[in-house]
Amino acid sequence: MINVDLVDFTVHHDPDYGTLVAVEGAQDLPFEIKRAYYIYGVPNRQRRGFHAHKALNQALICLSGHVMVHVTTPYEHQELLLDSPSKALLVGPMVWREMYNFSEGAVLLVLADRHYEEADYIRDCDEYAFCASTYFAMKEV
Ligand code: T46
Repeated sequence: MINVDLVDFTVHHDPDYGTLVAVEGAQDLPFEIKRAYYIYGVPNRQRRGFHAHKALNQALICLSGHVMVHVTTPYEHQELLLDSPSKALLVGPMVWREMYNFSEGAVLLVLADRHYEEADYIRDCDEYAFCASTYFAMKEV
């Protein structure tokens, strides 16, 4: 799906000592990391997100438990299960996202290529429909 991808990280597993996963900006991810935040303690019935970003690129990694993510553009949509700390969902600009079905103990780590900027959010559906069709038309989707 355009501006959405899944990546698998290298897993360094030792049966005696456990597992390590390293995530390097611009190597394991297609961008340098400027910000990290994490979401946890979300009741199972709650949904988060309901917005798109104008320019932000992010990697969503479910470190513990599992969570569903629904990503939508004017052309496509996908529902993805994030259930592995060695897998990242890459979400680029102009993709509407919703996160739901957080399991008990789920921890969602997000790595981003820009600092927090409320002006980068599109939280209104009508504004999103307009901006996204212009954006993807310019990308010649
Ligand atoms: C996204 C999804 C996956 C900050 O102060 N700094 C930050 O870096 C972030 C991300 C949020 N905040 C504040 C803004 C709100 O007062 O934290 C509060 C909750 O943020 P929000 O309602 O936007 O959270 P979600 O879970 O709906 O969305 C977040 C990210 O904001 C968003 O970029 O793609 O996770």
